[in-house]
Amino acid sequence: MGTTKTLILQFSAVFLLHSEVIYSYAMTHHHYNFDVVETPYNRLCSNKTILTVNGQFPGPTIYVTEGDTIVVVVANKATQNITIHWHGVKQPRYPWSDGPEYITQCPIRPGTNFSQKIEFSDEIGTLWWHAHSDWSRATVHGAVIIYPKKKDDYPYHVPYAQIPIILGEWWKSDVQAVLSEFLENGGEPNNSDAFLINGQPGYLYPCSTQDTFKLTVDHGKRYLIRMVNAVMNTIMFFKIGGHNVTIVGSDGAYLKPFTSDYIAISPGQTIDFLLLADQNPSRYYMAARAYAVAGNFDNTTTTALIEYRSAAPDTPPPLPPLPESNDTLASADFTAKFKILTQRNRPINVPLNPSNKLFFTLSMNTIPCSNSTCLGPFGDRFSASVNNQTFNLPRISILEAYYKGINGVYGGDFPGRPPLAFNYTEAIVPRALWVPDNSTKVRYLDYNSTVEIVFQGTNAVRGVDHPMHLHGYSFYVVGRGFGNFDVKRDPRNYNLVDPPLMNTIAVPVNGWTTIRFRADNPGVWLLHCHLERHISWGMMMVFIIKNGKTPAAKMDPPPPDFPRC
Ligand SMILES: *[C@@H]1O[C@H](CO)[C@@H](O)[C@H](O)[C@H]1NC(C)=O
Ligand SMILES: *[C@@H]1O[C@H](CO)[C@@H](O)[C@H](O)[C@H]1NC(C)=O
Ligand SMILES: *[C@@H]1O[C@H](CO)[C@@H](O)[C@H](O)[C@H]1NC(C)=O
Ligand SMILES: *[C@@H]1O[C@H](CO)[C@@H](O)[C@H](O)[C@H]1NC(C)=O
Ligand SMILES: *[C@@H]1O[C@H](CO)[C@@H](O)[C@H](O)[C@H]1NC(C)=O
Ligand SMILES: *[C@@H]1O[C@H](CO)[C@@H](O)[C@H](O)[C@H]1NC(C)=O
Ligand SMILES: *[C@@H]1O[C@H](CO)[C@@H](O)[C@H](O)[C@H]1NC(C)=O
Ligand SMILES: *[C@@H]1O[C@H](CO)[C@@H](O)[C@H](O)[C@H]1NC(C)=O
Ligand SMILES: *[C@@H]1O[C@H](CO)[C@@H](O)[C@H](O)[C@H]1NC(C)=O
Ligand SMILES: *[C@@H]1O[C@H](CO)[C@@H](O)[C@H](O)[C@H]1NC(C)=O
Ligand SMILES: *[C@@H]1O[C@H](CO)[C@@H](O)[C@H](O)[C@H]1NC(C)=O
Ligand SMILES: *[C@@H]1O[C@H](CO)[C@@H](O)[C@H](O)[C@H]1NC(C)=O
Ligand SMILES: [Cu+2]
Repeated sequence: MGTTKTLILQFSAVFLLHSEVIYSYAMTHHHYNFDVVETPYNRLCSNKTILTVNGQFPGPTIYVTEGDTIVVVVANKATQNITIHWHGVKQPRYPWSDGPEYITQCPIRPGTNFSQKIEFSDEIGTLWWHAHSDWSRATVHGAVIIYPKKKDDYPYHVPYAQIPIILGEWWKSDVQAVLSEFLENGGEPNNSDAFLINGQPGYLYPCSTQDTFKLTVDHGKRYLIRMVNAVMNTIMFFKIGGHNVTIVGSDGAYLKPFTSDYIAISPGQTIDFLLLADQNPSRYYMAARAYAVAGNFDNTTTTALIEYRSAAPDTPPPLPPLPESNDTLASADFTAKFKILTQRNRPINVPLNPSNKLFFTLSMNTIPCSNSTCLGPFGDRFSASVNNQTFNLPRISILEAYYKGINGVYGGDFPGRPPLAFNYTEAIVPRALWVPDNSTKVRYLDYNSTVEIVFQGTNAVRGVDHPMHLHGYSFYVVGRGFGNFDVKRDPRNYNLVDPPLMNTIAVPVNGWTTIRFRADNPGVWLLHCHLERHISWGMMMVFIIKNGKTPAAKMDPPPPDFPRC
């Protein structure tokens, strides 16, 4: 990396902007105002107007203590629809605040408000919130920090300071224009122009050096980094130069600590890790770039700085060597190291004999173009599916239709197995198998029944990783592998002892992943791929967990200001 004199001089001009270092505990709050507004922002030498919460990008951090209930008044002061999702917060019996548009609610229209009650239960560590309507989540997102009840309750060294690091993605164009363009032409979305660390691209991009995020550290101190991947379309590799880190948590649950010299993180996931500032007091880069195996992707690298307080002001840091962008093992093996931390007050309850055994194929698809000049493969239009069902969003929310017993909004027969068995991962899947069905179907689950889902990635059109996210639950990730899932052989290697408890897990390219959970949260809950282009193409389905018999096992009624269509 050719470091020039000019570059070195620029480094000393780096100043702290949009940085947020929390020394030990920050105040927790039970009430937040989220004003959704259009705000001008300048990045990469160009101005545009983005949707933000309270004018901030990334949006405000929410601070709570485990088990808290908070109220967030979302006031839509912008000119477009919005919904807000509390990613990883289970919200027991209360899907009304969950957020995905036309699944649990209709959008909050311009000029209207929605007071969202957010109920935390056993989540601990870091989660996040984001828009769950069209592509607004590109700029409408922020961290959720969940402190333990007592300051010394951390199952690791109490950190000297805590730093949210949010990975993001930036288009110079308006993101809604990018969305409507690729839905119209049937092809892939335009690549983004940059990745971001805490809202800033970093010095490898034009007009970005000044505002690069910088973390100043004291030698010998231990920092807790609370990382959120808010990127829209790619799993990310992240690395800090000259330091290894200790991973201690993910997706709002603790992990058995392990050391790594890089991070792989899916859109939707959070990872908490400790950084011990014990190296030569100098300057180091953090850097992140995409992991991608196929298709177009943004091949740029975002950076930020770590500077020891005693560092000489002009030491030029080397760029840390990130894994290759196509390094599938570096991506899959990282998450495979996750094991839940056993704690007395947090029992591990992996369902051992799940009563619902589901097998879901995840496919890229093509559908015919009306005029054969669409920009997908062979002039067709891209689509995506779960068990060959491309999800067609209804006009009113599934939750409202379910609660009020409105017929004709959705069907109740989402298949538990793919309609057609084939060699899911064969090198070339015949084109006849690329065309999906199009439907709006849910799958019912009995209250307190146990569920296993084997996600099988297919090579239809082309294989790609799918970070699958379930609303309303965390699930145990008990196994994963490459190729076709083998029902006789593979379950023997399941981890039923200390599997990680996650809400988002990447199914590796042409591979499979098995999750298990107990269906103890009644309501309407979305399951989807967290790559934004895949959800736009229909890779989602919905579970309805029926009410149980006791009052504590039934869904709560809707709030008075619940948005209507
Ligand atoms: C972009 O906005 C900045 C201030 O926000 C302003 O100084 C600059 O002139 C604008 N540039 C363009 C091209 O509009
Ligand atoms: C919506 O919330 C805002 C606070 O951001 C408040 O000023 C306004 O009065 C509320 N509007 C309605 C209709 O409740
Ligand atoms: C997408 O990229 C194409 C080709 O560079 C360009 O013509 C088009 O304007 C872009 N669309 C948007 C919404 O930025
Ligand atoms: C064909 O359809 C696509 C998608 O609907 C559209 O973008 C394109 O302009 C159409 N082409 C012609 C020649 O009509
Ligand atoms: C980080 O771990 C790698 C092995 O994974 C080791 O080679 C390297 O020396 C370690 N670096 C530091 C700074 O501890
Ligand atoms: C991505 O960029 C790196 C360096 O900037 C380059 O070496 C690599 O070939 C690029 N990869 C792809 C797939 O374009
Ligand atoms: C990644 O891409 C490089 C060059 O594009 C290629 O040489 C290498 O084999 C690829 N690695 C994997 C794991 O596919
Ligand atoms: C499925 O396809 C893979 C990849 O082409 C091949 O290695 C495997 O033998 C096939 N399996 C069967 C049962 O045909
Ligand atoms: C998907 O559904 C379509 C429409 O019903 C059907 O033609 C096709 O064979 C199905 N494909 C698979 C792989 O199940
Ligand atoms: C799915 O089917 C509905 C109703 O038949 C239709 O309106 C819609 O355009 C279809 N969507 C896709 C992506 O094919
Ligand atoms: C759910 O099932 C488990 C195991 O059978 C049982 O221990 C528990 O009491 C049940 N919970 C409820 C609320 O019924
Ligand atoms: C906004 O939401 C309302 C209510 O669902 C809907 O009727 C309207 O079409 C939406 N507007 C846009 C631009 O999507
Ligand atoms: Cu996907």
